[in-house]
Amino acid sequence: MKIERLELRLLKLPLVHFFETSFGRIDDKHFLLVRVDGGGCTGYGECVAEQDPYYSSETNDTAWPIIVDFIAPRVLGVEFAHPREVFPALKAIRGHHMAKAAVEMAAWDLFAKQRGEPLSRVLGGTRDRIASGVSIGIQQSLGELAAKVEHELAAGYQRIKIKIKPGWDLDAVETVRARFGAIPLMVDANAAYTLADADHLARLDPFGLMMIEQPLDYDDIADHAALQRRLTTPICLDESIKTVGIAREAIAAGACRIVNIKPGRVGGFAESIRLHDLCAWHGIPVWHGGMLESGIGRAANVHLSTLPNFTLPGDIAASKRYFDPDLIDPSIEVAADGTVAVPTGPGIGVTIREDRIHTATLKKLELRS
Ligand code: OSB
Ligand code: MG
Repeated sequence: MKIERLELRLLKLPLVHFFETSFGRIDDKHFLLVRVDGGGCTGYGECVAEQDPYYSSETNDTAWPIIVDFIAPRVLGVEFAHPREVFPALKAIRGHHMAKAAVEMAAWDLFAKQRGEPLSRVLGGTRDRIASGVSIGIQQSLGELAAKVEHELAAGYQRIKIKIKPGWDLDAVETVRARFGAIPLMVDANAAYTLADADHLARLDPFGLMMIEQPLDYDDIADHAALQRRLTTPICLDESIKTVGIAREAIAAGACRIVNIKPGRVGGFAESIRLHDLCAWHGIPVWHGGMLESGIGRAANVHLSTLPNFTLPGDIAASKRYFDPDLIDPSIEVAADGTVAVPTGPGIGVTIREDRIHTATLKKLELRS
């Protein structure tokens, strides 16, 4: 496989509803889209960096020059026997996993398209449908939260995740449990607490949550291990798991019992597979996280979620919750049983709406070998 041409775009897509986490609210999604061409085929990779360095230190404005100046020269015109060779070829560049993942995932899509196989098969996946959960942002009131949960349960989602932060935690969980009973429920703090909040967080234990995601700092392992010793609720790490090596340390330290996998956070599919396999070896279940991706990134996530240790429902909801219209046709849909069908066509297996990409483009650059 050889990438002959790489096209980079900055897109802006309006969100159907604003999305609020412990680090802020967004109304529009700004993201980079990588297109690679080679051997008459085209692959796409969506970058999950955001506008602000709040979820991670990367942003659209850091990913752009890193791709142009450092990643593209290491992949353009290079013959790769397999896309798993792309991440090692970028080893000289430290960090910048989201920028690397966007190009690496486009290379996997290109490779799968050249072979005429669905991406799920090339990745080693084993299922044809995946279980879908939903992530509900911080709301203006407990009443609005209950209405949102009701709406998503009716849509069939297999588990509900609610975002929490200090001042929006115990009451929010209590409201959902009181109204909806023993539904599969979890919370995500996006690093909003410290170990000094351990007693407070332990008050979540009686609610029987599936897990608490990333309660403490984004690069912390030791305090999560100390917190896990004080909680019966399993801790799931998201932000902290930046590499397979850190995951190994986190598991050894007892800092988490569950891991959220986002390819953008670890540098792409090859590293995600290594992380998946490490967790499977240690009996740690994984699930696929989401970064409010458009249908292009969402489809890629669906394919990765077909690997066997993705045993918990992921944050891969229907496109229409976020974008209307989406960049793909038909969009990603969730069936009444809360599952998403894995596209069966070559690569990510979805039809790209070039016209909508064109309309959403703020900036574009074309690179050739
Ligand atoms: O922490 O999982 C997260 C969105 C943006 C940044 C971080 C996170 C999220 C979500 C939304 O929780 C998941 C989704 O529906 O895409
Ligand atoms: Mg998270």
